[in-house]
Amino acid sequence: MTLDSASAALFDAVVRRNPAEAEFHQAVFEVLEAIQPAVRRDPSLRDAALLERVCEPERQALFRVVWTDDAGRAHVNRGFRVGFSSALGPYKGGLRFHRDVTLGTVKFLAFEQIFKNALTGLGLGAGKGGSDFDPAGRSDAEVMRFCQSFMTELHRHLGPYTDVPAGDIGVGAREIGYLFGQYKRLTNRFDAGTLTGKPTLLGGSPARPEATGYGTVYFLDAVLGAAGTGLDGLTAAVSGSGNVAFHAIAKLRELGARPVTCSDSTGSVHDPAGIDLDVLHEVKNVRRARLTAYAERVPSAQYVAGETPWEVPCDVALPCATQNELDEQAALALTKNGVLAVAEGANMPCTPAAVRVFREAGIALAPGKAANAGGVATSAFEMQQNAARERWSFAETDRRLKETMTAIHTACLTTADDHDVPGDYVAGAAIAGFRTVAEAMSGLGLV
Ligand code: NDP
Ligand code: 2IT
Repeated sequence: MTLDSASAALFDAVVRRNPAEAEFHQAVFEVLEAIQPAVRRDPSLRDAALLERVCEPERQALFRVVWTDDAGRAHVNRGFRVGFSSALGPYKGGLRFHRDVTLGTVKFLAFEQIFKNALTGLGLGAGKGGSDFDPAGRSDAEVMRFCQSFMTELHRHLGPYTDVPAGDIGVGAREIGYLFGQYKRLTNRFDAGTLTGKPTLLGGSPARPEATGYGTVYFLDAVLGAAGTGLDGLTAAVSGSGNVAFHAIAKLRELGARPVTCSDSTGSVHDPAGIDLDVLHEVKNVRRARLTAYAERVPSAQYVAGETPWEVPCDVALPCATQNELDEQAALALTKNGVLAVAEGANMPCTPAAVRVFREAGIALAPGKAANAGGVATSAFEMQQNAARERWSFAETDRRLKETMTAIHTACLTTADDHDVPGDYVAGAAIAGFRTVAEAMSGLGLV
């Protein structure tokens, strides 16, 4: 598929006006391409500069973050928060702390969030933020001082009706707790609904830590269900070993699949016996150690430095680490090994060439916008609980998460059918998300 001339001109303008933001360009191109069947059929989607507006962030904050390490040395990092769209609700999306974070990274993630958040149907606008702060090897006290300094600037942009951050790579309950503490101190308000992914005692929702990984597996289960099969007895390749990967592995096991891989930025573990969650938890969450420690503890496991998990024969693949981690060569290897479906737990983990390989081979590809929407959906549940001063049970939250993932799956499938691209989840997700946000923007007038 290619772009029609108006979309191609818009894409050229996006590249020209946002130089050196390759990930943002990639995300925009993918959406413009995926929604072609809709804009061809319905010219009103081009009215009122809807496409142009959806590609232009409403606001972007860039700021300096100064903090001191345990030895008293001063460090300077850069902080970001992009409010991309508030058409459907307050800006909503995570914060990423990783040394590679640039404005382009944050913009691509905020852009993806527009369509993802629209798909949840839960009244969420879209934003993303973060910093090039590298938490690896930093003490709790250093992370806390960084978070406090970061929030000292960020707080003026936030609020339960304005912008509600959560976690992403390098930001979990510990960081959200420190960020919330500083927010509370600065504003003199216990405004729990300003941040989600909080520790339970501070108003965090049950099942929020599990939600992205569980939701990705619920979505994958629905994809397989639509094809007349299920997860039971299947072998799964999973990448990453952080929040999303861990809970995807847990849910895969619970539903009868055998996840045999996980990975980090330095290599992969292959454990034909199935990843041992207790060991993985001990290594990654308790000791914050590297995956080499997993292979040292588990005799059936092998650690391969510098490798991704995609050469391992599997029935389903779940990239749950980071963007562009699954390339054309990996997609060809998975296809050759007979993979049935791919579900993106991470944001934009498949390169455009990999997406093309899966498409041409007719392999179901569940895009991150849909498959990993369970995290932000459960953040919306957290906001709901905070506003009502309620606390739902784990089972109730998980039930609503599953219901949301099933509804998103149905929306993707029926939208793809309606646009004569049956079974194309990439198109279905982008079109359904775009149509919703476009309708909201039209209703709001030219703002
Ligand atoms: P974590 O920080 O908990 O884990 C990230 C994992 O990815 C780690 O295993 C990390 O390894 C690995 N990783 C990071 N960078 C690279 C890289 N360049 N190459 C290979 N592996 C890498 O983050 P999450 O699990 O929360 O996030 C994972 C993905 O899921 C991201 O794409 C995120 O945007 C997406 N996501 C997260 C949601 C959430 O609720 N947390 C919601 C929806 C999507 P290492 O330790 O070596 O860095
Ligand atoms: O990519 C994502 O959807 C997230 N990191 C979660 C966002 C959120 O606000 O919960």
